[in-house]
Amino acid sequence: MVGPGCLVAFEGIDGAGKTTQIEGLVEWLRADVMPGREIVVLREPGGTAMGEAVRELLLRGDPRGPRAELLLYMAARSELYAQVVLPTLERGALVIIDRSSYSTAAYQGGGLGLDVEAILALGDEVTGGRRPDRVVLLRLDPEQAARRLDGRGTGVDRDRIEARGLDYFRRVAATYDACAAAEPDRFVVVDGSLDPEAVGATVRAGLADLGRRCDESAAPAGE
Ligand code: Z5A
Repeated sequence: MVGPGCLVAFEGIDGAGKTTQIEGLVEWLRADVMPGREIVVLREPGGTAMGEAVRELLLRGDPRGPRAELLLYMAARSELYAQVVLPTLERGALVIIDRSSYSTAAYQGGGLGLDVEAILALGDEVTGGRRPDRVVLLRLDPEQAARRLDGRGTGVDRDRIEARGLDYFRRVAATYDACAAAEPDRFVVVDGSLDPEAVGATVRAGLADLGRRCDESAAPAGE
C-alpha cells in the first residue's frame, strides 16, 4: 500500500462487464466485508464538472488525434484525483473506479500507437503517483464484447471509440494483458466470458484480502 485508503480499479474492453461487476462487488463489500466503511464509486472520464464535459467531448465529439485524446483523458484524470480521489482516500475510504491510467495505456497506447510506458509515467504525474492498489482486469474476447454491446441495443448512439473496430480492440486487449503480466501483484485477472455470477465469484476471490488491506492502510503509523 502506498497511502491511506484503498483504491481498486476495474479495467477491460467495452462490454467486458465492469459496471455489472462493480455493482455486485459493492453490494457484497457493504453487506459482508466492510459494513460501515465509506465506499465511493467513480468512473473515468467523469466525476467532476470538467471530467463529465471531457467525457461528452471525447465520446460524442469529432475524431481527434491520438495525442489530443491522450491529453484530454489525462486532464480529466488530473481533476478527478485532485478534487475527489485523493481527498477521499485521505479519509481512509475505499474508492472503486471504473477505468484508470491503464485504460489510457491500452486504448491510446496499444490501440492508437502511443508509447505505453510514457503514458503510465504521465498517469503517475497527474494522480500524485497513486496507482490503484488492485486492478481487476476483466478479460473478454472483442468479438464476444461486440455481441454483448449489440445485444444492449446501443446501435444508434454507439460512441466513436466503440465504432473503431475489432482490430483496434484486439490491440487494446493485448496491451491490457501486457500491463497485467508486467505487474502481477497489482492485477487480478479474471475471465469475463463466464456468466456474471461466476465472474463475480472470481472477482471476490481475487480481492479476498481487501478488508484487511483497507484496515491496515487506515491504522495510524506504528500500529
Ligand atoms: N477511454 C479511453 O480511450 N482512454 C481512457 O483513458 C479512458 C477511457 C479512461 C469509456 O466509455 C470509453 O472511454 C471507453 C474507453 C475510453 N471506450 N469506449 N467506447 P464508457 O465508460 O461509456 O464505456 P465502458 O467503460 O466501456 O463501459 P461499458 O461499455 O458499459 O462496458 P462495461 O461497463 O465493461 O460492461 P457492462 O455495462 O457491465 O456490461 C455490458 C453489457 O454486457 C450489458 O448489457 C450487461 O448486462 C452485459 N453483461 C455484463 N456482464 C456479463 C456477463 N458476464 N455475461 C453476459 N453478459 C454480461
